Amino acid sequence: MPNALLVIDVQNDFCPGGALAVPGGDEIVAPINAMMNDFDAVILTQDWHPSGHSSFASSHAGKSPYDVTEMPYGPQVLWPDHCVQGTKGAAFHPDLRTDGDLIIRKGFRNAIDSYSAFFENDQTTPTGLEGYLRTRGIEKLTLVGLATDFCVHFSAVDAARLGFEVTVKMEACRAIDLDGSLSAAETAMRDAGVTLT
Ligand code: VGL
Ligand code: ZN
Repeated sequence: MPNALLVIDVQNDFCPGGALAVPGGDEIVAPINAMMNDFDAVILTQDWHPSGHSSFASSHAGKSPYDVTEMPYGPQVLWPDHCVQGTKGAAFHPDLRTDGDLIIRKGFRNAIDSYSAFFENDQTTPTGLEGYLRTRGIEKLTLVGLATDFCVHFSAVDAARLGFEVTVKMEACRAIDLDGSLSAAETAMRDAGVTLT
């Protein structure tokens, strides 16, 4: 069964020193690089926001990073400005192998965030990744990357709902962990039928 490695958001802003640094985010680069040869396809995602994006606290008067606001599509955590298109923060970690098959960008529409590699945060607007995987005959996915409790979590749950066989390799992921979001994400992934290893 053809399989793919989905490498989520291993970008400078999510690594130590970045604008939305995930503790230990850079520790997963070498293990991810080493895994890449074991898959039929390697797909990288890149969080890719316009400046002034609606997921940034700085775009909302009186709000601070990590506040939650109500968007037309539901609650949205507000983040420090991060992964602005074309900046160093949006670039992949310099040691990450980027010789994979596809780079898929997400979060590029001002009015809507996209944690998942499959659907934007309205949970209906597709990114096109499903079609890419299906036309390549890929049925099995392994997810790694940043952050476990946001973009990895939502990508894994969507992939499982779409019928892919999904594994998240936890030792090659790192979490933000806001108010218990990591354990909630683990429960949600397991409930969706995702295998956590
Ligand atoms: C992410 C928060 C905001 C992620 C992206 O990659 O998990 N988290 N944008
Ligand atoms: Zn983002």
